[in-house]
Amino acid sequence: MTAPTQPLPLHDPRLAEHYLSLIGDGDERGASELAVALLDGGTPAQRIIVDLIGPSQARVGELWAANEWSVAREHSATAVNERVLAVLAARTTIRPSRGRITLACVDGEWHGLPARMLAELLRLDGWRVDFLGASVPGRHLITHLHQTGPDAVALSCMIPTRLPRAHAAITACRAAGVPVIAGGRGFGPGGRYAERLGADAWAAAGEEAVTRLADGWPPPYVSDVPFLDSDSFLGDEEYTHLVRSRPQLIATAMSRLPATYPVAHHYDHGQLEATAEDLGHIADFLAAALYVGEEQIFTDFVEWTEGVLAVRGVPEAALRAGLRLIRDQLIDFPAAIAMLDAALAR
Ligand code: B12
Repeated sequence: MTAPTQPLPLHDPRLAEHYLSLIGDGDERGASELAVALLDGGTPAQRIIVDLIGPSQARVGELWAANEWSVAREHSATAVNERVLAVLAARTTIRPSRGRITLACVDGEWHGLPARMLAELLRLDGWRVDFLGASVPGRHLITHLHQTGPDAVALSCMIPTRLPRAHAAITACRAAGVPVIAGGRGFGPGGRYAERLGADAWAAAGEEAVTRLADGWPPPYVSDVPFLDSDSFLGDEEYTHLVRSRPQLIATAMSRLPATYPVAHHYDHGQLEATAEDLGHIADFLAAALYVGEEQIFTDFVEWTEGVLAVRGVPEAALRAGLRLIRDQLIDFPAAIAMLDAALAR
């Protein structure tokens, strides 16, 4: 595609397409120049972040999931977007006029870009933001809070498997007296797991978070975390068993795989590695679903995995075999069995 001589208006689909082609080519300079041209032309940095960078990244995800882009191309495009955010940040110096916020991704959460976007939006709104980046272990987060005394912690969780760690972090932040605003798609539709895990607030997207923090922060302190009912106790026996026996579950499933799914006899090293990784994801999403007491976390994941595997030529039977091999090892665990059965029934 030929580069337009003038930057197109932000909502012109051709601009989005052009920007996507730049990040898809790993063209840091071109993408940065385009963003700067928009900025110089009067487009607010917030709009560039929300209306151009965000959707482009979501599109990257779709292209990867559809097997049109490789993981390497996805990584490269993500890196360009990070760079463009840094360029925008350097061009928009704002004196902090509000309080201070610590922004971190939950332990084991490597989706750092959405949190980085939020960091910039908050900074542009006058907050002093301590951006701690991806995968911040809970204890380091708490040490940081003691050292800096922020007005809020913004916690990002993009995949539900990190919810148990998110819960630990939320609990510790609240115990340290710092209210938590949670966000990211890992907290479920409408952020419903955020509330269950005791977060003080939740926002769907960056701009909503900016508004939420600007109006009436901190929220009134609620001492009762609504989650703790006895039916769906966090980290109950099934969850604990699954987490502890994860390596054994996967090893056993791998050893039994060729007997139940004969195609696997001919798997090469890469295919075996990918299969073990997929079985690990099954165990992790099942554990998260058990932890929160939400079957949908698991069934959504299985549905998504089926689509991803299908476009890569892996038949549904392979996924079914994996689910059954995990199921056969969990017969004494009724909640896990019910979730696996629900996924298999689909
Ligand atoms: C890029 C990417 C990655 C990169 C991340 C690089 C980086 N530096 O960020 C890498 C390669 C590391 C990665 C890894 C994985 N990923 Co990924 N990834 C994505 C992708 C393509 C884009 C994420 C993104 O940046 N989106 C753009 C932003 C703008 O989207 P957004 O959600 O609207 O962001 C807003 C809100 O989330 C909110 N927000 C975010 N944090 C916070 C925090 C607070 C406090 C608030 C208020 C708001 C808030 O504000 C943001 C800005 O408005 C998505 C697909 C997608 N469509 O999003 C998958 C996706 C998130 N990944 C997915 C998966 C499965 C994985 C892996 C498990 C893959 C694997 N097989 O290994 C691993 C897990 C790694 C881990 N443990 O964290 C799935 C999750 C599925 C699920 N069931 O939840 C997704 C949705 C892909 C999909 N469905 O097609 N991934």
